[in-house]
Amino acid sequence: MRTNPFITGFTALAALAFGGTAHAYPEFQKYVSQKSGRTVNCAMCHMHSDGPEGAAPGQIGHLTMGEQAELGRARAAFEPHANVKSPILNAFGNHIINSLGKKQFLEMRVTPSELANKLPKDSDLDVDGITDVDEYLTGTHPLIKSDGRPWLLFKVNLAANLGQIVLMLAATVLGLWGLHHLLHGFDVATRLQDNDEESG
Ligand SMILES: [Ca+2]
Repeated sequence: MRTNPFITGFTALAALAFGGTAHAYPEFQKYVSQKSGRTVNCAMCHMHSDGPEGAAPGQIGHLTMGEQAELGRARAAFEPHANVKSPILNAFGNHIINSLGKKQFLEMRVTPSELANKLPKDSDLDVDGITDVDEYLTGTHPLIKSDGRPWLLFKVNLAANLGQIVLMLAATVLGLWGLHHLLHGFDVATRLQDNDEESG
């Protein structure tokens, strides 16, 4: 059976326009997945977990006229610090574009590991104590506070709550000490009473 080139071309175009699982820049996603061993979808940087292509909320087919204009500005933000807000990117995606500019970002497609070196080191968008760079490298979500490598989250929480933990331990020790002396007191009282009864 011969394939009609027109139909093939149209199908390819339709897939491009409506394909729900198209990934904008799969190089970064692939790198993070391989490095972290975790399944990472487009939602690390995009509004929609299937990426920008499609008509669902957060995807290109769903944008209003105003959002399309914002998208145009974001796509033209080749230099850093353009202060754009792409409606198809989440806060981390926009942080990347605003920190590095589109030009530098596109250049890093061949070396996606470089993104970790170029992003601001101390930025922690979800304020969970794990920097965006570390979340990128460990494949956890930089905008979800509860998502982080368990050991890293434990260390951060331990450091943040150390004062409370010390107080709790001190209260427990004091409580046990008090209980010990109370029981000792009862013991002495009981023995005294026994002695009284025996002598009486
Ligand atoms: Ca974080």
